Amino acid sequence: METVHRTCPLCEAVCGLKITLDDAGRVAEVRGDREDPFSKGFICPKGASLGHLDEDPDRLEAPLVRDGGGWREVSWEEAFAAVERGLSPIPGPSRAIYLGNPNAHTMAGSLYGAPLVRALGTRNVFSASTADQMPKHVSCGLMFGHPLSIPVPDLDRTDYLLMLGANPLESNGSLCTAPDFPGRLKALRGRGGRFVVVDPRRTRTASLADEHVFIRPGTDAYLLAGIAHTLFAEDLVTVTVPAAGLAEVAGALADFPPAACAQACGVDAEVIVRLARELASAPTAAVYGRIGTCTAEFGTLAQWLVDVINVLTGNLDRPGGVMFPRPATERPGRRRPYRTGRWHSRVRGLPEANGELPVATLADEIEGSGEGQVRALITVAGNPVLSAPNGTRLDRVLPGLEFMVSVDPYLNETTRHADVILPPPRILQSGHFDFALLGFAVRNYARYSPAALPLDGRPSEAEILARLAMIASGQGADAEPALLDELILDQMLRAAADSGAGTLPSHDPAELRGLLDGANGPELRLDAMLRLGPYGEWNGGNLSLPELLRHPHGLDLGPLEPRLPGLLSTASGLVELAPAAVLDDLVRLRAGLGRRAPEFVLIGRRHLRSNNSWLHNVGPLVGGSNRCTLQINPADVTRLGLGDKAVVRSAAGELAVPLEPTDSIMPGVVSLPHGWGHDGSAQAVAARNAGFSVNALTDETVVDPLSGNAVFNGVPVVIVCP
Ligand SMILES: Nc1nc2c(c(=O)[nH]1)N[C@H]1C(S)=C(S)[C@@H](COP(=O)(O)OP(=O)(O)OC[C@H]3O[C@@H](n4cnc5c(=O)[nH]c(N)nc54)[C@H](O)[C@@H]3O)O[C@H]1N2
Ligand SMILES: Nc1nc2c(c(=O)[nH]1)N[C@H]1C(S)=C(S)[C@@H](COP(=O)(O)OP(=O)(O)OC[C@H]3O[C@@H](n4cnc5c(=O)[nH]c(N)nc54)[C@H](O)[C@@H]3O)O[C@H]1N2
Ligand code: SF4
Ligand SMILES: [Mo]
Repeated sequence: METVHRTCPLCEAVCGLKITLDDAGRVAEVRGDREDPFSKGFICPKGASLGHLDEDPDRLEAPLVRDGGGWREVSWEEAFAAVERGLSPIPGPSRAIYLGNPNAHTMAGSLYGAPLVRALGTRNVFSASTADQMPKHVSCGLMFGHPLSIPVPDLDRTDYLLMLGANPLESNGSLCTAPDFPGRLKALRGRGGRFVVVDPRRTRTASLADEHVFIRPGTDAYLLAGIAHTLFAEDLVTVTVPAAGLAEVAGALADFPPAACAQACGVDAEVIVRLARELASAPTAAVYGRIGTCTAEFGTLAQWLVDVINVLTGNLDRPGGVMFPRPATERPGRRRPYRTGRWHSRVRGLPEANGELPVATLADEIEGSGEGQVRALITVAGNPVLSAPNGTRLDRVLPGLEFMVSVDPYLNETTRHADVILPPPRILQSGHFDFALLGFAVRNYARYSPAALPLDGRPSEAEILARLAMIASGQGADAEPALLDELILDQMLRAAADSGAGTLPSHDPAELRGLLDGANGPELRLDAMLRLGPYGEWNGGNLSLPELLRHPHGLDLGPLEPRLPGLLSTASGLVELAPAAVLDDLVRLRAGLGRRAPEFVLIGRRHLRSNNSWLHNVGPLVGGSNRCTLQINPADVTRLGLGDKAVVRSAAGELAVPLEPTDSIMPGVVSLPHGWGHDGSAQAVAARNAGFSVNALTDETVVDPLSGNAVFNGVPVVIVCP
């Protein structure tokens, strides 16, 4: 028996795990790591099932190559040669990539995603971000100058939390890395704070709150505009940060009095006014909006309003308000003012954001003929057939590709269309560091988990992605992946040496390279980033990879601290409260004020034991409450005379689904979780618990115009008897 300590890679909460391995390297037990200073022993059912997931017999051990109607296991050399044959003839502009959600949870995705994109030589870059948080990137980019300058609620110190469209008791939190989110919410109430949830469903999170406010789906921007309007109207504005555009915001929101907003969002005007007063009078307060407010028609407007209110109430960048973390691998850098729409998608002319095009238009780019039509696709850790809006259409168009390669441990709804599948090694065979998520943590913290088990001759996912990048850039299937790391390290160290900043032990990049520690490319690159980072040994601190390895339970780097002046990278050097693009988009919001709501709208939901489109093959996690049912208010069931099933129809398609009547959901709203629809899956447990894909109903033709984000919440539907 051996005990290893690792960060759980399954969600944004980054819990420390204590894993007991038997002599054969199998997981005997998983517990929360009580010595982790951040998660303090917290664990959820997914983390506890990590062993089942890692040892799932349906996980691919060897690469697969399509062979007629079936699959053939091949050696890694053969697989990379097949990729070279398939990809090389297709020019960069006709290639596309989809980077799925787990890339935010792997070192490989974080370190090799960008080089792979560059090597492909294409602007057809798609990811889960435009099915998720792109509105937040765009609003923060415009307001603070950088799309990753995202303030997070200071959960452990706030006196008042207004949470919209998030359900951390199921999701464990997002864009707010906080292990034991439930415990932190209870502590907020325990210290006399107030916690309000806005959601069309009375969720487990809402049940924990002081107050739950039902809202009509897709209309959070109206509620928030009404709150901001009230702050101005009642003279409750206290801006404490250097900001531009205050008068413009006041003017632009003049047309959104609480009474008009109440009609649009279904929240009483008195409640809107009271929430504004409570936010203004609380000693400290934080407004936090997540997936329910992002994947919506007015996604960017809602995200902008969230932070406008945080600024207007004096809560941006102060303890107890919303604050900017300082992650250990933060790179200093020249930051240019943020802009979107530097190029547009070929077929629909949708603007780029963060260098990406909306996943809602991936099918158009594959299907629409003409110059620049996508002929080759790479997917890494993604299952867009189940997770993209109208993924069913994607399922239909993927066979039209000339070549597709997927990096994924499973043969699933998306990878079944690939010509080559390259499976990454097991979780326990991979090192882990949360490059992305620690930038959204409610405490500054760092932890590195080296691989717990040897690779046994398989390439690491880092090597897989590096080799793909080298093939894509024409260096061939035999190129040495370490060369890519050395190139990147050299650039990083050269830039550091040239800048002369910090306390570098040498100004010779080669000498600096010689001082780095690490057993492989990802570790060396992590070490360089840590040493050069804000707590780094080469920057006046003591952080490095060896230092993290000396602290296997993780290192607490202190509470969040105000840091706005040094962080702002807008052209004006101020917080931009009234970006022109956002004010222009208010026209849509104004136009919607008098609009009639559809009879039914569809929203999503998450279940604690699920994770987007995967984990449905892990026996202990499926079944029970984790089922793909349509939640509907009992009054609607009676009114429509429904039995135990109903047909749901949208502009995109229709599904016959089992009903789960519950008065926790508003009348006129129905909810289906996403990521299901495993009929005929090669994964045995998932096939037996197939469910239905809600993304057969979501409409890829509708996006949030500023971010290109998919609209999953507030989808108009018709419900009829089967
Ligand atoms: N209707 C609706 N649709 C939604 C949402 C919604 O709320 N409603 N939510 C959206 C959101 S927020 C997101 S983030 C997306 C997520 O959608 P995707 O980006 O498609 O991500 P997942 O569904 O998590 O898919 C994970 C894939 O990665 C593979 N995988 C797991 N671990 C690894 C690994 O270590 N390496 C590699 N290479 N592969 C791995 C899994 O086998 C699986 O195929 O879905 C979106 N779709
Ligand atoms: N167990 C589990 N955890 C996960 C995931 C998972 O699939 N399962 N996925 C991970 C991913 S990729 C992400 S992005 C995060 C997301 O994390 P969260 O944002 O917390 O996501 P959800 O749990 O779906 O909560 C969204 C809530 O928004 C509500 N909602 C829907 N429409 C609206 C609306 O128009 N307005 C308002 N105010 N509310 C609305 C829904 O009823 C739901 O309760 O979770 C992550 N964690
Ligand atoms: S909350 Fe998230 S990080 Fe923590 S154990 Fe569960 S899945 Fe893992
Ligand atoms: Mo997500």
